[in-house]
Amino acid sequence: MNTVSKPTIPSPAPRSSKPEILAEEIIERLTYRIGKDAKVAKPHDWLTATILVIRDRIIDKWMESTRKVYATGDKRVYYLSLEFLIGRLMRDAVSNLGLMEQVRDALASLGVDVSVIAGLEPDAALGNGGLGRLAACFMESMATVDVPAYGYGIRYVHGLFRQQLADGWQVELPESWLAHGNPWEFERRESAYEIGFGGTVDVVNSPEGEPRYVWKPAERVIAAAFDTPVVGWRGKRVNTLRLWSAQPIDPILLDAFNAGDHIGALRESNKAESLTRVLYPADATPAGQELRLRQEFFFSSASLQDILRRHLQQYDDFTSLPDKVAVQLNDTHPAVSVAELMRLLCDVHGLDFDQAWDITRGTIGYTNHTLLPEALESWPIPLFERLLPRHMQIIYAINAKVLLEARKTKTFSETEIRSISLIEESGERRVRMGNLAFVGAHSINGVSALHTDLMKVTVFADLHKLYPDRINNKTNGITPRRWLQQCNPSLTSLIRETIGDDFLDDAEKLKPLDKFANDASFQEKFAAVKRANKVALSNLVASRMGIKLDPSAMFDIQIKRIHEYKRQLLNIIEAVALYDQIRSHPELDWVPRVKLFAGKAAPSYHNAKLIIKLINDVARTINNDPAVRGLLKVVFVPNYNVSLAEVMVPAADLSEQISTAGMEASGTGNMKFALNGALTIGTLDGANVEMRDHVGEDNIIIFGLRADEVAAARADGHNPRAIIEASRELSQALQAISSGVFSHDDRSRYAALIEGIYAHDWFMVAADFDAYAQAQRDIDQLWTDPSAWNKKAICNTARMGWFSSDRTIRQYAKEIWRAG
Ligand code: GL9
Repeated sequence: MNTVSKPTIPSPAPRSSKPEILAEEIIERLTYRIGKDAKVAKPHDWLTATILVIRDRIIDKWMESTRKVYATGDKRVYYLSLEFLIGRLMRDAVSNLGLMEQVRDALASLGVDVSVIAGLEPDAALGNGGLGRLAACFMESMATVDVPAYGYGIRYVHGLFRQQLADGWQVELPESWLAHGNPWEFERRESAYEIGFGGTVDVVNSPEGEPRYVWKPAERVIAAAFDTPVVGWRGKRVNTLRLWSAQPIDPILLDAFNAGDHIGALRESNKAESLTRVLYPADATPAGQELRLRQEFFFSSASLQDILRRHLQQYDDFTSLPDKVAVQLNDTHPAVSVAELMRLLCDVHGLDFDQAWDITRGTIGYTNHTLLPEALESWPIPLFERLLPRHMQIIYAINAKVLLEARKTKTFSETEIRSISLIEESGERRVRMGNLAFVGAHSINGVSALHTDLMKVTVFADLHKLYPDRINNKTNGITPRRWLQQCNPSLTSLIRETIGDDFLDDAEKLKPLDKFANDASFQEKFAAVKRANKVALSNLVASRMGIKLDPSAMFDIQIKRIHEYKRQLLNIIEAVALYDQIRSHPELDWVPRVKLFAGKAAPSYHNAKLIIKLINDVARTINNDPAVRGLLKVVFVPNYNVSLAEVMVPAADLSEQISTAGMEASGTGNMKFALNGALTIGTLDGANVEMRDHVGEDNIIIFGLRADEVAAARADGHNPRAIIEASRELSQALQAISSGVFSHDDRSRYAALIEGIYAHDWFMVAADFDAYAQAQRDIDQLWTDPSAWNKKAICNTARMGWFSSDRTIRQYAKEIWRAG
């Protein structure tokens, strides 16, 4: 034993944030950490040095936050997500710390323009779309509302692919956000865990005669932790985003190397590292490959081992787990956690099955993000069994328990029992991850009121009948720091001048702005801000694409993943119809419009990629037709990502949220636009329904079939051909596209795509077309009255505060996690 008493180690003195001190430190980092002389430093070196200085300002708070939760014994929340679409971090951190001006001045004193180096920071694109971006907003809000939380995910070397357009077609290029290193992260060499795959399960008898199961994996890799601090608003609390990276147990097989097999010597290493190399680019489309299941288990197991280790270090046993730990599964991607937590509790820590089951359900919550049947994950039993033999046994045991419970009630038919089962028995036998997550969780939530209601009567109808108290709603939200204050500083300043600062701490305090909706001078200022944001977007489009936009035209924007249910096709068909009208009626006063699109298509999603090409084909024709006289422009901005959204959202007059009703679980882009004063044209889908309730039906343009009408039309086999024939505008537009008016080089390019509308119109493009076109003409009419338009726009900003992710997180904390 070491008997020498520990010296008291003083904490470092708090750091000053005066510009001259910041400047001094930036030079210091540049010299001693990066090894560059200021005279030869490149912009990237300045960026890294600046981030290192900012990072130091975060660390004290970070440690304080960690110490606090150890001292108080507060419950910790763990958000398990395969995606965190965090984007750039510098502006977020600096703004939340309140150091915007100091950092700008410090850099200026060194002759460096903060906006130039900020623009060099790569977007951390560790996500596909809404689901991953929601996780990022939640991380920021959990720090803001003081919930002790960890995000757990994967440190992909390559985030979502970079999108280029080649002759209007999407081309996918690798994205390398780590190319210049990542100054935000800390590698935690001490937090590494072994993760197994494959092998066999041995049964041994314990001294009490109970069987114990021992999994002997055939393969093992190491999960190594990389931590990124997440700063809440006003630097109140700093939480941790812990991303796992796969590393080999033996970096090099020296025997093989010495025997001359230099490639074989690295086989293990390559195999391990390939596990966390790339993010799957699937968006609500099936990604069912072995590597994906390996990624899911890898990060679930590492996270749970870490969680149990931390718990055990502070508390002596696991009975307190549900009181001290909340694990939230972001969709089914981490659903194997249910089986892994059971395995860790039973096989590694010796709890009995029933006790472990109570603890597991007490700890886990599950969020469902989509009802699309093709997106519901399931794995073929042979694959699952081969990769995770012990988990397969556990899942069978859980299933037996659940089915017995259901049968005991004597209220379920055999069909209902089959739908409750964790195993899909028709056709190829598969493990249903949604059912596993449902039965292993005490709370199952949807992400908008409509989506939650639909969940109860569709995918989870029978499970809901068995466990009627579990499904609940938590309508999504967005962080107003990134999506108002940072992306729209001029609007933020205008609001502060008008109603004061309260809304910065509580977005619902935007309400008083309502009183200025009719105020002519405020309207003018509001419109001037919008105009400046449109000029900024026009400059971006000009420099990236060489296309000139007129900022006085209506900016009509649809940005999101390309998906048939999101109906970019409806939008572009309407553009074709409008084009036809403008040409046929040059005498009418057409409202100048710029239709902007951006978004990526899953590389395997044929129709989505074809829709991108169609938008570009239509754009080329319309933009080059002198008869249009610039009244309509169509632009597809390539490589949509968080940073591009931060420029496009504040510049929108009109936000397109036009999914087939019942198919968009919530949407979050819809909230960002409305908060920034765009009017929404939308269906009664996802969170649009609640947005209408908040902004008022006069301030949103709703059209089209409702979810129940869509369901009824599908059930009755609706007749799109008759609908098309009854609409001259629609039939002409479809005819033009289908016959190759926009694709002279390949006239049949769109024939099959358009034939789908005639044949079944699954996404109700034909069914909703007339209502959509009429709504667009009503919007044109409204545009001609700027005061009426601005009034509605202001009401949107004033009334969108409820959609702050702070509100969402408070609801999760109170109603699901019982934490914070
Ligand atoms: C999604 C839903 O489709 C969206 O409607 C929802 O807003 C978000 C967040 O809850 O989740 N589910 C889903 O799989 N994606 C969503 O955006 N897809 C991607 O993230 C790419």
